[in-house]
Amino acid sequence: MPPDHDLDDYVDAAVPHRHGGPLRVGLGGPVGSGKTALAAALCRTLGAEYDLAVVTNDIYTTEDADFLRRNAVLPDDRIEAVQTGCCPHTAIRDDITANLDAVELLEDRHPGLELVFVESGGDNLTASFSYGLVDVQVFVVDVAGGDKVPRKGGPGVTASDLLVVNKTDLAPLVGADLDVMRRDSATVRGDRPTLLISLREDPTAAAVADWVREQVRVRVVA
Ligand SMILES: Nc1nc2c(ncn2[C@@H]2O[C@H](COP(=O)(O)OP(=O)(O)O)[C@@H](O)[C@H]2O)c(=O)[nH]1
Ligand SMILES: [Mg+2]
Repeated sequence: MPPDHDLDDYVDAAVPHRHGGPLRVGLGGPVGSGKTALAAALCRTLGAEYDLAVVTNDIYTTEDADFLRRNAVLPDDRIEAVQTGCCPHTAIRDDITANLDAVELLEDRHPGLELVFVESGGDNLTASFSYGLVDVQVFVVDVAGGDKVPRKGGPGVTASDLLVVNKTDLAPLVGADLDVMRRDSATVRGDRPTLLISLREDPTAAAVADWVREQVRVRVVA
């Protein structure tokens, strides 16, 4: 982050949270960290519990939506693809119109919708969602990027509502120290939670699904 900017320049804190409608959960993070794999896991695990849908973002293709459809994690009419045609973060932070249209289309099609996941196109560590688009955001990194990633910070790592460090199964292969990642995450994130997971070893993403359930519960109570 440039030294003359502070976090508020990147995190859209001024946008008020919405009330009513389904809980919108953003899934952001670098290319290949496991966002689509996590979206698929959460749809499989939570699909029978909640009335849910998913929006995917790709630059020029509908690859991620096609993957979710191929794997039949949800009925086709609950999966919408946005083609950003530009830097992925623009479509989730600066001009969120195409994503809002996709979410609203899903809401119109499924009036009882309780939960919507919005997967960002893969981006760098500075990408974060506008809170005009999502209510809570999950940032997904993986251990293959090296155990330095959490301490490098950036708003996704420091300010997301949940940080997921995926692919712990690869740690021995890439020489990543999970204790260092856990410690550095706690240091830069304060009270915000971090989960270290392997979707390869737990394709249900049980710990992340529990966190999502809690977000739905808290929002209903609020
Ligand atoms: N070894 C390992 N591979 C994973 C894990 N999670 C996802 N992958 C693989 O990582 C690659 C990128 O995942 P994907 O979900 O497409 O990443 P995205 O670009 O963030 O959406 C795919 O080949 C996945 O099968 C994991 O926990 N362990
Ligand atoms: Mg993806």
